[in-house]
Amino acid sequence: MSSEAPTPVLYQFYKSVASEMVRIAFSLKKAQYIKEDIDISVGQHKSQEYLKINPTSYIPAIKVGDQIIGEFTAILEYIEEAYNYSPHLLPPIPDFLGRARVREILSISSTSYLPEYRAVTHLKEEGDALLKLFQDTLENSFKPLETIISQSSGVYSVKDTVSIADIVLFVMVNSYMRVGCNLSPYPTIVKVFRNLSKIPEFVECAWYNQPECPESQKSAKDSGHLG
Ligand SMILES: N[C@@H](CCC(=O)N[C@@H](CS)C(=O)NCC(=O)O)C(=O)O
Repeated sequence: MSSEAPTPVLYQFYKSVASEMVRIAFSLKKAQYIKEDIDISVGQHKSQEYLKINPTSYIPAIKVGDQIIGEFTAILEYIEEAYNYSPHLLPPIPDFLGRARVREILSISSTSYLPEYRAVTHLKEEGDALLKLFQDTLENSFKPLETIISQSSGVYSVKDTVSIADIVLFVMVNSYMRVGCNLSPYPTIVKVFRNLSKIPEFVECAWYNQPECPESQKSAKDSGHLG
């Protein structure tokens, strides 16, 4: 990214899981960006104004100059390519299998985890019934991910270097911890999460460390069990 490039605007919400992923990617690259809050809890993402920015209505989206990019997977890969310096968020070429592994984990998070997690947040269930729905949702994506990551991981999801796979893993675990799920059946995922929790950029960008997060919500971060 050249020094004259415009500072990107990130349309985001503190509690949005996919927004958290983009914040972490920018932060790891030490890249400046401007946060523009879209409060999905009051339906701001459905406003005519935001639909002109992102026709899908989802957050996150980024604006670079006069261009808007939506979909968190595209945004994460854009950040890696446009900020083409260390730390790289994909294994280096020619580690094509390592790169494919990272993208496999990214794809599971966008096709299984995120749509299912989002769907449950829209349901009317409460208490144990709601927790069971989250726990079932968790199983759909975390069972295969545990198998995959137990074969690929070192300190992090794919060997010993932080990648986009870790960004999504950290945020997925954070989201299920917030709603009270039990993650102890997924020891490899928990091991990697604990290692990522030692990296300041991850923790600083977590939902509970955003200035917009009400004090009263912060303790929910530890509602679940890591085992
Ligand atoms: N397909 C979008 C989905 C992103 C997404 O699910 N965003 C959530 C917040 S994390 C959202 O905008 N939710 C609003 C809603 O469910 O109405 C992507 O991959 O970025």
